[in-house]
Amino acid sequence: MDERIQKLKERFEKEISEKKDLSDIDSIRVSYLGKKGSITALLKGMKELDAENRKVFGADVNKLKEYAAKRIEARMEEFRRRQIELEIASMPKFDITAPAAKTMGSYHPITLVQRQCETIFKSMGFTVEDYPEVVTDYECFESVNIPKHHPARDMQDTYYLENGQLLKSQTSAAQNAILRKYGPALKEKGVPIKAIFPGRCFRNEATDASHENTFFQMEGMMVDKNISISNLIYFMKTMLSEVFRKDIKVRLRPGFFPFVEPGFELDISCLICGGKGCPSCKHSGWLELCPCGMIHPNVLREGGIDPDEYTGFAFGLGLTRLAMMKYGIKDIRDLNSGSLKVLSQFTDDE
Ligand code: FA5
Repeated sequence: MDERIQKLKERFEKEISEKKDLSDIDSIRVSYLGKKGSITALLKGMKELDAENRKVFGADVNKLKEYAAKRIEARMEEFRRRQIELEIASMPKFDITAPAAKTMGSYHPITLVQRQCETIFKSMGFTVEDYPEVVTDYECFESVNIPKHHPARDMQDTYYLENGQLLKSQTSAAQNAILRKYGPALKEKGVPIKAIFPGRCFRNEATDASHENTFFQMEGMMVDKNISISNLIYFMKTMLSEVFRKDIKVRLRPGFFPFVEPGFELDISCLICGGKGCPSCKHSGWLELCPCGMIHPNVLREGGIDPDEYTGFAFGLGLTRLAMMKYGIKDIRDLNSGSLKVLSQFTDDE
């Protein structure tokens, strides 16, 4: 091998062995294999040799060129691998056998009471239904006996969308769909309609300790032959005693809702102040929790059910207020605050 080629190879080998990182390697590529690099220069100088020597010299320079390119690639790969190894070594260690961290997250108190209510009602044979948050005027109002311009609409300052739909202001918006879904099984096979449907509701409310513009309700319905107010009271009592697991004072008073007749307001004695009066219960000692009543014949008829043959009850439980009472949360606004300090302290441990 020509001495110049041999010397250049030795210099290249020394330099590449001394390089310490990826960026250094690139400079060596330029200085040996680049347009003005040392190996390229040898190739350019070949033209001064005679034909025979040029052939041997050319072959040897090409061998060196090939060797240098491979060596550079191998060295780069070595640096890349080392970099990955360093990154892995600097990562926090994960011990798969270590016990789970305590700060894992928690369920929102409304989710907790919702799930609890679902479990209670499922155990009594109710199905749990899901329903959209954007509904039509027909679903939310007309199908439940609240025609256009009915004064009852004033009780629910509703958010209308430009396309005429609205954000549901009450879970009663699902009543008609439920009657239509389960009506055939009731009429053909005598299977009673027993359904609950929890969901988020929206009203343009002035907020205070017990009112939010976004809150949760849980609607419930039961329809069969001979359903009476006694059935309604039984299910309400069972649900409340299961949720609170202690005696709570309840009162039932007449209430007007166009979709029930008779209609009631079911209030519970405020558990924040023990009934003495506080901002959470508007200083009355009582909290409106679960309006209810016997389903109006017009609603049954609109849902395809003959009110002369079947009767039923419906209720609209205020889930957000139930969460407040169950967990002693004084201000409803804390529930939508997103503050983990407030929201992460609750569990469903009984
Ligand atoms: C209704 O929404 C009826 N659809 C309930 C109903 C269903 C009656 C079936 C009869 C038969 P009301 O507007 O009162 O009724 O709301 C029901 C419950 O939702 C209230 O008792 C209260 O607990 C809760 N609620 C109502 N408005 C708010 C609000 N702004 N913030 C928090 N909770 C509310």
